Amino acid sequence: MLTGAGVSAESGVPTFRGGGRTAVWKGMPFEVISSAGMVRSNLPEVWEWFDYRRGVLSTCRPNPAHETIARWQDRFDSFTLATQNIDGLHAAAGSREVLELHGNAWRARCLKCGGREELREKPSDVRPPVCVACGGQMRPDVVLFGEMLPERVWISAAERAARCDLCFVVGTSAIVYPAAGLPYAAAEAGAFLVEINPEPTPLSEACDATLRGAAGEILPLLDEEGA
Ligand code: BJW
Ligand code: ZN
Repeated sequence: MLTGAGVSAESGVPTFRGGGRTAVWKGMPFEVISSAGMVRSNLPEVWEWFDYRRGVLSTCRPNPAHETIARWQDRFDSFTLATQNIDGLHAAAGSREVLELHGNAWRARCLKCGGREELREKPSDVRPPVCVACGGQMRPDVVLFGEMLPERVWISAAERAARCDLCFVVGTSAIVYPAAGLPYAAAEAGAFLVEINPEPTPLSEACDATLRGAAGEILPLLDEEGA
């Protein structure tokens, strides 16, 4: 299963490209503020943006889509969840070993030594935060435009896509690569491809089934069907 921002929409997490509008921070489209270049040129601004985002996330709880997905990990002989989301809501719903392709907004990473720290445990008064191990500057541990995905996470996701026989793609516009390539890899391996999304995406035509609607409604219905 590959998920995107739409799976958290019913929890109150804004999508990136929702309702024809694009997320904007102080006049900057998110492609600008959430980019590798911005970490280099204005790290404090990047922190302000992610502090704001974490403030929103702190009020959000998993919805029936996250909960159904968490149940499915024990329902199939083998089940892999890869998410583009950085909100931690899959884990909060009980999903284990989530492949977080784009990192996690609740973690910081040291620019100098690569050490990671949980932001839930770190006071928010120093920006950028200082690494306890080496004193280096820290950044949000998320994957911004122009940055590589975490290598081991990506390799696991690509390997599992290549030997998957049923692939659900839920709540993603399927335009951001390399994550958007995973369903095509699964299809190439012979997987039956199911998309759950209220809107069509560039992936829709390649799907064997498209279920148009909200993930928080459709996934629990499928759960009942298969009960
Ligand atoms: C519902 C719903 C409900 C609503 N139920 N559904 C090949 C071709 C072209 C470009 C590239 C390429 N390969 C790489 C690139 C460049 C770039 C890219 O893909 N650009 C494209 C946009 C063109 N990719 C990268 O830069 C990646 N890195 C990389 O490739 O490294 C190699 C490299 C290195 C150096 C130079 C060049 C390349 C990294 C991408 C990282 C993306 N990061 C972000 C931001 C994270 C931090 C932050 O949060 O600020 O991740 S971008 C943003 O988009 C975020 C998301 O994870 C990602 C995907 O968005 P998602 O989840 O699909 O959300 P939306 O909003 O787009 O869609 C929501 C969907 O939900 C919609 O379809 C709704 O209809 C639906 N929905 N309600 C179900 N209730
Ligand atoms: Zn460090």
